Amino acid sequence: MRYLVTGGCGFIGSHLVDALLGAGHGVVVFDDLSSGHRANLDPRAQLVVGDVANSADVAAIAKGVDGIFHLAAIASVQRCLDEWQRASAVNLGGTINALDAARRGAGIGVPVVFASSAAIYGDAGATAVDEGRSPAPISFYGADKLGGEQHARIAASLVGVPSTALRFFNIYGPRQDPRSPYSGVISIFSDRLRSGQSLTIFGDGEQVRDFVFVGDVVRHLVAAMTRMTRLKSSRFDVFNVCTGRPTALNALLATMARVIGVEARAVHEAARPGDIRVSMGDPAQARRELAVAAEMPLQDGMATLVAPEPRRTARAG
Ligand code: NAD
Ligand code: UD2
Repeated sequence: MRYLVTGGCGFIGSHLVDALLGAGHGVVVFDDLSSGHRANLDPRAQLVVGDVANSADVAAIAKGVDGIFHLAAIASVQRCLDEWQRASAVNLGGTINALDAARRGAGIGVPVVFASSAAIYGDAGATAVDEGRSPAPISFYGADKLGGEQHARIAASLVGVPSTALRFFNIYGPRQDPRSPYSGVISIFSDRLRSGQSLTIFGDGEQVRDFVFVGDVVRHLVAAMTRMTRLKSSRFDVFNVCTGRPTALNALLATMARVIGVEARAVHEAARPGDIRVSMGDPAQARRELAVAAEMPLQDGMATLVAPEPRRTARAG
């Protein structure tokens, strides 16, 4: 099989590319390198530098592929607020472009698996949310992810494009860039603990997240594509990608310090405006329909952050 991976130079996308190549597939990556890096990419993948907001370029790169993994996005809630128009053109517009590129005349389109987000649920309260929960995003980022899902649902019935949206919770693992101010808390904490810097806890540290290791996310992405290829029908489905296990930030920090073997120095600052108190998903539907679960224990996943990966050099196309 030959797959297109948009955003394949990014944190999650580059791990997906590794898995696809490892399974013997051909991979073409489409990425504008705005937050991704060439060094993340296995040189066996073909890299085409371009913008998913450009529909003609997405259609051209998708010609002849057997499936599309669409991960390219402005993945930061804050950047989507600061650059509202551009972020929407990339996040909603880019998803529409990927779905449109998957159309195949009167026949069933090429399957598309795309990255949605727990952000579509908004502040859902203290329970684990399942896919039946009414979406209520509280950010432009979440609104555009939800918009992408809605276009995908309609595209399945109106223009025959099969697709699956995966609602990622808080993903962590190697290659999540700790230098970015928009990065995830685990990569920031890991970087600071290892370099002996103090770190900041926004709020009381008792906010709860559902942290998922990137390798588990890749298994969900591949399982969703395999299922659509097998079903060969024009349908739209949505799945949480989560563990169902709550982790409070204070407990996370204590575990990280133990894994790294240092003492944590943290200062508390006011909670971030709009910070969600509890974000936790119900993984039952993915387990049932995709036969996949996020299994990596947090402590073991953290240990992978301590050993640096070898650098790579990619070729441009
Ligand atoms: P990332 O920033 O590392 O990866 C995004 C990739 O998309 C980068 O390589 C970037 O260069 C590329 N990109 C951005 N804008 C583009 C454009 N206009 N055209 C082409 N390429 C473009 O982020 P990530 O954490 O790997 O996120 C991957 C996907 O998962 C995103 O869709 C994100 O919204 C979603 N997601 C991530 C998380 C998380 O915890 N990391 C949570 C929920 C959803
Ligand atoms: C995550 C996603 C975001 C969106 C959102 C949906 C990341 C990076 N962001 O935001 O894209 O999907 O979920 O609701 O995955 N914190 C600190 N100190 C720090 C950094 C963070 O205390 O130095 C706190 C932060 O205030 C929050 C928690 O840690 O309470 C997690 O923060 P995050 O930025 O990793 O992710 P989150 O859940 O805000």
